[in-house]
Amino acid sequence: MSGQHGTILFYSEASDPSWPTELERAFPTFAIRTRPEDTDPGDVVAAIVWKYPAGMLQQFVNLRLIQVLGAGVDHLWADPCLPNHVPIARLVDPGLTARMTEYVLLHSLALHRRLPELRNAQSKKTWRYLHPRPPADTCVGIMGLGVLGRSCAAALAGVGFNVIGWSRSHKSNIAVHTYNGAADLEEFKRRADIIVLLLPLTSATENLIDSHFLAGVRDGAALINVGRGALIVEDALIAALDAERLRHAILDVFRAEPLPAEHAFWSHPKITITPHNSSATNPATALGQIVENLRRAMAGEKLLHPVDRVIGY
Ligand code: NDP
Ligand code: OXD
Repeated sequence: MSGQHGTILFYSEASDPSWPTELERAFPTFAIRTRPEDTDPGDVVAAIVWKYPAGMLQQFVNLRLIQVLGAGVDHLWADPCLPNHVPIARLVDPGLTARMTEYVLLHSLALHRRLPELRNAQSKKTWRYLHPRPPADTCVGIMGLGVLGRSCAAALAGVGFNVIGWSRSHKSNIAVHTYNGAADLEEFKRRADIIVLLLPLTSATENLIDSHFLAGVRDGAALINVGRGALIVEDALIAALDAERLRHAILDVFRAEPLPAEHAFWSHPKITITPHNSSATNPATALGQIVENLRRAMAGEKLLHPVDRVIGY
């Protein structure tokens, strides 16, 4: 990269505050800007973005790289002016994968050991003895067997859970039993005691968890959503919890973030909320990949972790 010049726009509504400084260190010959109005638009060669305002990128006529600062890229599709000739990459960050794996393991164990029910009993000063069972008695079904789903599957299997997975395409090189495509979904969801959503949000996955889906899950199944809020039809989720079809939902992602104060999820006794902090991208573990992608973009080479605009992830 030595000798190359231009401007890199870093735009993120929520991320580690050290990013701009880290980028300055990593790209000493480039100008790093955090506001589009501080750039000369013709100089911007790379945009490193997380949830930017729609239309922001179209002014950068010499853009060579759109580097998303996370694993999910769905926010890009909300931009009707997304430049269609510029390659897009997402991040595969080992730090993000490790934090997500911890989160899914933590909440799967909590659901398996019935912590929500025990907390509820405590709030009523009730001694509710629930016999502890081995993890092998609980089937965790992971929807989405990409980078994150596979890591979670391995960790869950490692502590003894019975793990199954579901994805778009057939998988052969994975140690857990897998299902794929719409045809397998009924059997997958009939088996899972805990369903973990690690799917990207696309036109094919939006509203997938609707009343029809929830009618076919095991009685008393639990749900963990770390994918995206719009995978779930919210009213259908509340109805399934109220009808005791589902026993609990752990939700980290929402259609509207921050979750509005008046939203019914906040006070629902069978919902645990975390503020989209199951995981996050870290400069220390992700920066090298951005450096390499800018090098590749400037050289006209294929990017690391390219995004397929047709399938949407
Ligand atoms: P990957 O692209 O590596 O994996 C996506 C998986 O979803 C693949 O297995 C893919 O199938 C599967 N999939 C996609 N569409 C469908 C479909 N229509 N039907 C069935 N399976 C489908 O993504 P990651 O694992 O890196 O991340 C997954 C998602 O997690 C992100 O898109 C993001 O929304 C969310 N996320 C949330 C975070 C948080 O803080 N809560 C942090 C990071 C990510 P196939 O293998 O066949 O391609
Ligand atoms: C991501 C996220 O997609 O943090 O990386 O949600």
